Amino acid sequence: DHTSRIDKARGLLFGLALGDCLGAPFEGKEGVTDSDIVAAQNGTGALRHTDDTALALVLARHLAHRLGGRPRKVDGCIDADVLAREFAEAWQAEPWRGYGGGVTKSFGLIVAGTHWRNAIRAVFPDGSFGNGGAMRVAPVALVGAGVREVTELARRSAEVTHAHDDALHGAVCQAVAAHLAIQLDPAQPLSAGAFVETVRDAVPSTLWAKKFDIVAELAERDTDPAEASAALGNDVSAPGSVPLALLSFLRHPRRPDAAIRFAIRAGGDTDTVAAMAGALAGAHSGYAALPTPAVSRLEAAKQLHLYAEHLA
Ligand code: R7I
Ligand code: MG
Ligand code: MG
Ligand code: MG
Repeated sequence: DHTSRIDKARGLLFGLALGDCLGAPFEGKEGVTDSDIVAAQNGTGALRHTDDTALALVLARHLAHRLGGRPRKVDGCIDADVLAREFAEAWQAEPWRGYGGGVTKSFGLIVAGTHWRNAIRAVFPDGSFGNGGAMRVAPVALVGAGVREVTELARRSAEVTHAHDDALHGAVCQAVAAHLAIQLDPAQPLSAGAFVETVRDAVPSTLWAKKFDIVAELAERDTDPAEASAALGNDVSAPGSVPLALLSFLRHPRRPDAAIRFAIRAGGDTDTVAAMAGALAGAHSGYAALPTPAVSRLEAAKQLHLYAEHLA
């Protein structure tokens, strides 16, 4: 059965938000079990998201507005100056969503009138290597027509806050993985080796090549979350979290809830790794594969439905 484009678009956005919401309470916690996470998933009341979903929604809205009524042209999809202000305004409206220390300072400078290029270098001279560009990037995979377009959109969406090469590599890795997850039919078996090869080709870096070797190796065997985070990292840096998210997805490509639980049990930056893994697994298997009561409890469910329809 072919999973439709709209189902995959919904799966991508809701998978991202679900991973963020379920992962946030477990940030930095060790010894978390599947039943701890299932209990949170089966609870009642709204599921609150953090900065990861807040900024993914801003990016999705930006892409939807700029595509509206126009022919698909990658050049027009992102206006960096506008996008930087929209990100900064989202932070200003809700600064309590758990933003990183670096972006908090640069967003403060941007809302005060500093151009984003100067604001971000004022905080980290080489640019931030945090995972903030990668955590929010998945919506670009709904817009770019192929690996090249998706790569370009990923870089442009990330660089307004994250200029460091490793942060850009992280955004490209996550966006290209999301693109492939959409393209591949979930009814067919997924080759982890071939998947990682395609992502690797989009990320020219020896540091990342080593990470991809480990991801490919661990994806082929029955690795557990503790071994995965020991081998790949689970911190707020892009190279220390994006590969772990990719592995979490490859371990459970058709089970978004299981991919999210794997990411959370790996510890560290759980909201972000689970958000990235959830976006990939949701994009691959579609909205119908997500746990039903939990997705309807997502705080941003209405907006997520709206942008999925616009971007599909
Ligand atoms: O990348 P960013 O948006 O943070 C995202 C994380 C996710 O886990 C979210 O869920 C949220 O909790 O935060 O924010 P940045 O502030 O750009 O980067 C995150 C952190 O990485 C910074 O606060 C620094 O600790 C570290 N970092 C750096 N440290 C030294 N030098 C990033 N770049 C540098 C650097 O160049
Ligand atoms: Mg967060
Ligand atoms: Mg955090
Ligand atoms: Mg985080």
